[in-house]
Amino acid sequence: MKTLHVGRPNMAAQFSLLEAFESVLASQWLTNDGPWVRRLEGEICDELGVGYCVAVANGTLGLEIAARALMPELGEVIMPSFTFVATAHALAWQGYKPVFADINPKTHVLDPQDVEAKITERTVGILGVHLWGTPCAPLALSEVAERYQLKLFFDAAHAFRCQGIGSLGECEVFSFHATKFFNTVEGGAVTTNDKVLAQKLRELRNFGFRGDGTHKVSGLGINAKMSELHAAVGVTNLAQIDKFIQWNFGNYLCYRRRLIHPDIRVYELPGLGNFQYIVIEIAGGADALAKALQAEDVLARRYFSPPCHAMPPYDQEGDALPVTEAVAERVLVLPTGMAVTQQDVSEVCRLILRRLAGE
Ligand code: T4K
Repeated sequence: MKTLHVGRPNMAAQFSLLEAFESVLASQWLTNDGPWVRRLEGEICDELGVGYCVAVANGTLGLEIAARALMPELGEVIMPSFTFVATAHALAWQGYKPVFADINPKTHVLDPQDVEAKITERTVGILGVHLWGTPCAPLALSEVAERYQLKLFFDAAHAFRCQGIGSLGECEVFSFHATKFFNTVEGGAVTTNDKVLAQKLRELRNFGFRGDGTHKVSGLGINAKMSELHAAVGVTNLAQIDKFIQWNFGNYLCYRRRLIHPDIRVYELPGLGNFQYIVIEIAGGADALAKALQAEDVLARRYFSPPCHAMPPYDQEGDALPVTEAVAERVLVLPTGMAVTQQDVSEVCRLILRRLAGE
């Protein structure tokens, strides 16, 4: 069997990519808010129905500048531990203290009640994560944020083109890393309907320059710019995005139809999504199955195990997050994307069911 990956990049047809690259190179404008970046930003606004999009070099930097723009005073930010470690690192790197709240066992996103229980006088914000593409309790979290006067923003790294996502909270941060179903190789974007916030994000992205032609800075800034070549990959991939989603959806249905077993729960998105993550939960733990699949070149992944609060530098607090810990034991993410056919999916399911039958 060929090696099957979680996160094999989806790419647009090579000729359209090379054509776009030729145009970038011929223009001799390679970065700094060039025409391809602006085109990608405009197309993303149209795709998501949001007012402003600020393209960035990667999702992590997007989270960092979003946090800086929203919360000028450092303090505690409540977030899930069941996420990729970049979510916590982005906050900690900027000097905020990530405070971990537990998740809902069914949806895997933040439990608003536990978020509220973790609020102290040092709390400055809430960072929800739309894990696997599921909206992170936006209504309940907005209500909590409003009541306690906290900034609410979202890590939407998994949730590009998922129903209702793009305009939630103060802003949302996407990752367009190679392993995401829509990629710009490395890249990301922050989207918002707040014009003033969008301008602030543009300044932070470009060393703090005001962007008014005066070459003056308004304050501290960083280099979080996306290059023209990366934006050109984005524009060509965006043209194919419906095909990517359809393909993922076909694979998802195929997994769902075949993975019928009392010890398996196939995670369901609550609405229309991108279906880029095939997430299953294995009663009794996913480790043995993960190893068995990997031995057959099916590179299933145990996202996110260990969860953030159990990893350095966050493991010093001794937090207890019982739901997070239980879910992290059970979750296994299976291969999908354009490199995985429904025939491959059938074979992966056969391996899983054989293993669970003890064969
Ligand atoms: N928030 C959340 C919730 C996130 O999931 C992420 C990133 C972020 C924030 C931060 O966004 P970025 O700053 O990354 O834009 C991967 C990605 O590196 C990371 O972007 C992603 N989340 C995370 C969930 O997964 P790894 O360590 O699992 O990647 P790696 O290199 O082990 O590759 C995964 C699989 O994909 C392997 O089987 C190999 C395959 N692969 C990978 C690459 C890069 C390919 O076939 N081709 C490739 O080019 O982190």
